[in-house]
Amino acid sequence: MRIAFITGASSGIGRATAVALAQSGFKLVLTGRRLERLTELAQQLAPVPVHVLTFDVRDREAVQAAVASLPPEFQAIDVLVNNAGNAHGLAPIQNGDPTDWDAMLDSNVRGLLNVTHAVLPAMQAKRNGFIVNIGSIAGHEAYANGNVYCASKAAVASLSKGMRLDLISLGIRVAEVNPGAVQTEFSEVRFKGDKTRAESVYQGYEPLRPEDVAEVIQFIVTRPPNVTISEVTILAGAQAAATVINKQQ
Ligand code: NDP
Ligand code: 8X3
Repeated sequence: MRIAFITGASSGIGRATAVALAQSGFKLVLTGRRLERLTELAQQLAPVPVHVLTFDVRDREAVQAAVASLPPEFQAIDVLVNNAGNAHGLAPIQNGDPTDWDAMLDSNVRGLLNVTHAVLPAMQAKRNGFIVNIGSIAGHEAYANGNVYCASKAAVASLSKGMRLDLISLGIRVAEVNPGAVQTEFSEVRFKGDKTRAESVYQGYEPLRPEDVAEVIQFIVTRPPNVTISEVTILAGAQAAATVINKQQ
């Protein structure tokens, strides 16, 4: 069985990706900070072999230690889905909170690098692998008040290209998946637990479901060795750009 390592599997896109890749016959390493959620998902996926790791992607030492603790049967990782991340706040740069900026840059950019650094030796040893980085439409167009979140995802776009160039000689393929508006816990985190404000982001149109994005990831990582899907943008049906959404009143 191929092994997929998914960050941010306790919610949203990461969770749906775990379900989709389990259906495609992968063994799974599921990671996040909320152990209870991950354990529950592992139980739900039984009899699919699942190993749960809890760490904060921002903590490089914790990431290294967690990956080093993998039992032998989960070490030969074939697919890494770098999905963990969030937006924190939505404010003009002049009113921005530097603590929020740190949280976004540390999780969305440095966190992705920390996990990649820890997992790459296993893929290098196999001379085979697939890395899927979850970027965003926000990485390809800045929008008002999105400043640092957009910049963090622009970094993911650039890193995905750089990783693809560097890793090709090792037989490792790299894809960047850029969702538009997906209804997950994303807005609840962005608005610091304000559920009403979070729900309003998805009102008046049908947003993407996490499963819609997971299906795309599943398709990408199940392509034969002669196919690399390098970059995909997936928007809600009513969405033309990050903030251009045809909402019905
Ligand atoms: P959710 O908030 O539902 O899920 C985020 C996941 O990331 C959780 O499993 C969370 O796990 C994990 N995570 C966040 N920060 C950390 C951290 N510091 N360390 C470890 N794990 C962390 O949001 P989504 O599913 O929507 O987001 C997944 C990815 O998709 C993110 O990178 C996001 O930027 C991107 N994206 C989302 C879009 C959307 O509209 N929803 C659109 C475009 C991109 P836990 O809290 O348990 O640690
Ligand atoms: C999440 C989508 O448009 O809110 O990356 O930035 S958006």
